[in-house]
Amino acid sequence: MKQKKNLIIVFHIYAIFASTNGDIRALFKRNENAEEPLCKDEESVFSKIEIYDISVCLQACVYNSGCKSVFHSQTTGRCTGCAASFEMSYQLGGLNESFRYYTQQECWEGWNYFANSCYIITERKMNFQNGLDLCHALNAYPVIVDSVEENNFLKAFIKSKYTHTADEYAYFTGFTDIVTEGTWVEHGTENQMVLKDWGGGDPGGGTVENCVVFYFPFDLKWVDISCNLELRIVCETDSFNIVKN
Ligand SMILES: [Ca+2]
Ligand SMILES: [Ca+2]
Repeated sequence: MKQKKNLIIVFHIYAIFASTNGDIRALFKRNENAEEPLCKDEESVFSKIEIYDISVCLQACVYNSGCKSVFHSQTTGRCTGCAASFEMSYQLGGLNESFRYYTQQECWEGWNYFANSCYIITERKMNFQNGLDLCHALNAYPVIVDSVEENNFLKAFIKSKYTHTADEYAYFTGFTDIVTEGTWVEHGTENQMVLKDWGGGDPGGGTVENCVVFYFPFDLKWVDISCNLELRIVCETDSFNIVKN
């Protein structure tokens, strides 16, 4: 049983490396000092355990409550468990190098997980174009709401962070009708909006209102609004599973 679990973990690592190819550079920052200590002492769950098998190092973290990431050096055999999440280090040379892995962590620190996606609401308010750029800079995209469940999650997520006020009333999504008035698509694609949750008789803003927001005055149902307003934007990205039972 233990051996089987090792194999599953290793398979997932290989699968992630194989499926992301060079794109992994965008997802994970390179650790330039792979041999340096990986978590501060106070964040260490265990440190410098000599384990010469990466998958066993990962397991040591999985079964240690509080361990969120792990560093393994194949050269020294050192396995360090950390209570904090870190960027994953990678070497395209393969598993003979040193790696730092996430375990049990399906989203980056600060993101919220739901059904294989991770979400963040920007601290800053900005127009849609700047929000779009920011989401992209985070390896994410403006949220695309695909299901009633996701829609409900997002409304609860927004309500958990913000209260409706005069300044806090709307959150950009990734739906726009900028290209063809009245045709709502996932911005930048030709994929038309499937689920709809319009409130208040919207959409009705014509060419002046080409962005879709969650709108507090209508209990976060959607309305069309000007893309030039400065609002928070909800970014979405795929979650990741390096270690999954
Ligand atoms: Ca989605
Ligand atoms: Ca419009």
